[in-house]
Amino acid sequence: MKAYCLSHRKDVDGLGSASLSVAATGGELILSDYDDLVENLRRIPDDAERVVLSDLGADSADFPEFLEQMERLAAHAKITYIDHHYMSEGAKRKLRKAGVEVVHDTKECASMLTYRTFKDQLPERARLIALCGAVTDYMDDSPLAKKMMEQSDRQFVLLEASMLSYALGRKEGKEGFPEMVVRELSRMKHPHEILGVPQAAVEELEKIAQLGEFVKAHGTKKGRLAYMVTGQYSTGNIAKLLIGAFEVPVGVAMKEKKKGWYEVSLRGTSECKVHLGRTVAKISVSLGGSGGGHRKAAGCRVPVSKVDALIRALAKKV
Ligand SMILES: [Mn+2]
Repeated sequence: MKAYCLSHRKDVDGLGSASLSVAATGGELILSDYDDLVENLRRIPDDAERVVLSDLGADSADFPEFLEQMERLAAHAKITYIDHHYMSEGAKRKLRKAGVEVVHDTKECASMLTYRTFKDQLPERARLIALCGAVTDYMDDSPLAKKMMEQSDRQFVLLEASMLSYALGRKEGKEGFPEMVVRELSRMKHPHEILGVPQAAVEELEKIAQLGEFVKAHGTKKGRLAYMVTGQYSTGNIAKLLIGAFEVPVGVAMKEKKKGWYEVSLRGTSECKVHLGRTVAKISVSLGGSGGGHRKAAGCRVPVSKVDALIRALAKKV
């Protein structure tokens, strides 16, 4: 059967759900970010028979184009869309009408939802992959994850999940690394058994240990948020460290990845007053960019010239 598994490329939850759907369907892997999702869907041929999408936050500015692709593929394929990003009832209805099976729950991470969807086709070791996604997406307190965590060796899960997350941070932007990780996980290797993962995790630990002071010296506080531009470090890590360094509810870190464009990561604590993903989606679109994500972890892309406007708008809301 011609099967394809599309998933979010940037974090443990995205790669974890990809590994589970690959393990269950034997599908060909395509990893995607939020903003090249439609482009990646176009790579799937008309005669595909099975398509599984996970952790992709499709209810964004490109939703009409996304829906068009779903309609094209649904003519031949059974499609399952698995996600925990915010999705409006209207968007879900449109997907179902197009023939897509929608598995959506904002309370569980995508890996957990993928595990639940394919449980009967997955071996025992798949539980760890689902739990790794839950831990690193801060969703191990959700009903299903909590129950599975209590049935597991908690420290084992935390170590495997953190090791994988840190290794991905270390190898960010390294061509082929996430794909290799998915391949190995889908063969039910544990993260510590994957070549290069433990070493990359330790290197990342060393870097982060030094980074705390650096962030304190180079970040700027504005109202209830702190922000910083970085050239070399993971924006997700910097955003997290800013929160502690400045004792604020929100950290914002940006990096110029493509000339003229900032890639921005946002992280929040429970004291942040808004849903960061939804807030930054609106602001970034109004500035000519795009963005989205979760309540306490989100990202966007904006023109470098618009960064002051972004920070001002965010500082007013959070
Ligand atoms: Mn996720």
